[in-house]
Amino acid sequence: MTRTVRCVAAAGAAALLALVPVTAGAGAASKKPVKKTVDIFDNYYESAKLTVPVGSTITWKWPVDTGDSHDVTLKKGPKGVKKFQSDVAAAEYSYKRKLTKKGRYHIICSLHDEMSMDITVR
Ligand SMILES: [Cu+2]
Repeated sequence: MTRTVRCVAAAGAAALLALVPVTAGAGAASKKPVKKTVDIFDNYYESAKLTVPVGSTITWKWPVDTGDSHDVTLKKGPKGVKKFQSDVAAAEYSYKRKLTKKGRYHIICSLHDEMSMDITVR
């Protein structure tokens, strides 16, 4: 029994050590703008929560068939950011925005109250 526990602990420690360089690398690169894709489903965005560096570009993608129509509407953003809204689409469409101001962007689908996502830009 004791032996099993020790084995698991050792494996855990090894996994932690292996993760350290990877995490440090991602942290160092996180200030550069990135490109992220958000997939649109019926009725949700995937991912529903994103944190990206300032200047990053988000592309929302509608699949071949979502089963319903959806859009991307900026409901609330940082001060000075103009509201934006994509077309309403059901399939094979994409919409792109570059987020140039730091803060929180609350995105909704204007057709479905429950469909929302948040992007934190820092
Ligand atoms: Cu929708």
